[in-house]
Amino acid sequence: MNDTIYALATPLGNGVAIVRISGSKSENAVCSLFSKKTGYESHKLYHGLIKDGDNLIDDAMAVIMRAPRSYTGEDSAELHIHGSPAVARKVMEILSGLGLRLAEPGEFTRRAFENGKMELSQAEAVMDLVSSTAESQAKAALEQLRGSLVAPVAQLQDSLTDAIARAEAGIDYPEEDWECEIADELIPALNEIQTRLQNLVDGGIQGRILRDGMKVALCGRPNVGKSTLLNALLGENRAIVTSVPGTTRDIIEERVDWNGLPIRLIDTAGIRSSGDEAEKIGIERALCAMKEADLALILFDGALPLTAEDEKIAKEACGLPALAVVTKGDLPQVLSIEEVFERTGLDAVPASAFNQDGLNALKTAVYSFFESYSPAEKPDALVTNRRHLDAILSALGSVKSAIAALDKRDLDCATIDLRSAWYSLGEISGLTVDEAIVDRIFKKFCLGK
Ligand SMILES: Nc1nc2c(ncn2[C@@H]2O[C@H](COP(=O)(O)OP(=O)(O)OP(=O)(O)O)[C@@H](O)[C@H]2O)c(=O)[nH]1
Ligand SMILES: [Mg+2]
Repeated sequence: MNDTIYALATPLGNGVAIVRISGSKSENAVCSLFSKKTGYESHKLYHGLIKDGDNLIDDAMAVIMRAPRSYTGEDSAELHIHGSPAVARKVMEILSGLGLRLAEPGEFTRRAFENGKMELSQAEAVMDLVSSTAESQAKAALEQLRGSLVAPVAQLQDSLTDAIARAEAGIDYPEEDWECEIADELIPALNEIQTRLQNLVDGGIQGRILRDGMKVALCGRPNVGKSTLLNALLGENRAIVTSVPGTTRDIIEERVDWNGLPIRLIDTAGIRSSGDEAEKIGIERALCAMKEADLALILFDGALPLTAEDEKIAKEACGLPALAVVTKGDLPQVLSIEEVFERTGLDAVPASAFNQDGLNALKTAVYSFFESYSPAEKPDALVTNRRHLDAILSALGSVKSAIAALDKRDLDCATIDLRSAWYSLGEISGLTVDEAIVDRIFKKFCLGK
């Protein structure tokens, strides 16, 4: 049987701190240190005193949650104490003295997973929810915690099981006609599975953005106003601005939340040919950031004519998700958005960091780019986790290869592919996942979760 564990679930120094306890000794532990000694109703909060023998430690609340109706599925308890480090330390000392053990990071959630209270994808969603900073991120994590991915994955696995059974029937009775008939019957079913997997992948890109933030890189030649725009969009003087070209050397990244969309704004070094070693490294990083961005904003100085350097940078952005920004709209304009489009092929929006004109329209344009990552059909669920997306991609690859095998009437190969697709999907729920991967997932959790 599991030993009984405890951990502080809240940061210290706040008004209230919560100590979580889980395992068979939970109720006994609470009875030993709390003034109420018997007669606890499950899930009811009691007010009383915490004492160490005769020594009064705190005025507190306690709740017992009996198995299986608890987070971990075991007998559990919580103590709501004052958020003083001294009080918390003393309470934990008493618990340790009662033979309880300090929990490892993520151990409560791991027990919930092992006791069948949640699937692995839901356990991972707990962590995503705890670390979410934007509203949409929190919402996506909560949906997943509530099992949004569980049913679609189980349905896909069921459909695959049916297909495997059909294919195996064909292998067992290997008459020519049978094989053809079964292959013809299976292909439409597998096409349907393929479409559903593809939708999950496409929606997953949007999901990744919701989870990790949309990388928006500010790029362009020196002095076009990248750092000034970053500061204006952040509403603070984060990056150094000077009138000398080549001011920014390293990448600067800051997070903002635009209407619930988490954005990672990235300021980069001005791109030009330079002999300076540090600047050269900065420019390489800038080009990298441009290529890795979910959206590259290519800035052009509206008060100056377009240069050969500008056009060269626009070429680097060719094929990437990119949008041009014509800056310094408060100055007399020499460059129009029409000219930018004609000479670079990029759609452009005008903006001035000085008087804030156009900044809202720019934010709207960024949002439209996010929406353009929408899948063809509404996916069955939003896949926000890289590990889940990889499992779905791998299942998709196997299903495609099974379809190709069926086209050639090769039921043996198709069966192997279908089994491997089923196995890949099982990694999401945790059904077929390696113990080492489970260890790695829970190691990333915070203490007390
Ligand atoms: N009038 C006006 N000037 C601006 C605007 N944005 C930037 N500037 C000026 O343009 C100059 C360069 O601005 P930066 O923001 O440092 O330009 P940058 O693109 O980051 O330059 P590097 O870091 O050197 O690549 C500064 O003198 C700014 O004050 C604007 O919207 N209006
Ligand atoms: Mg700069």
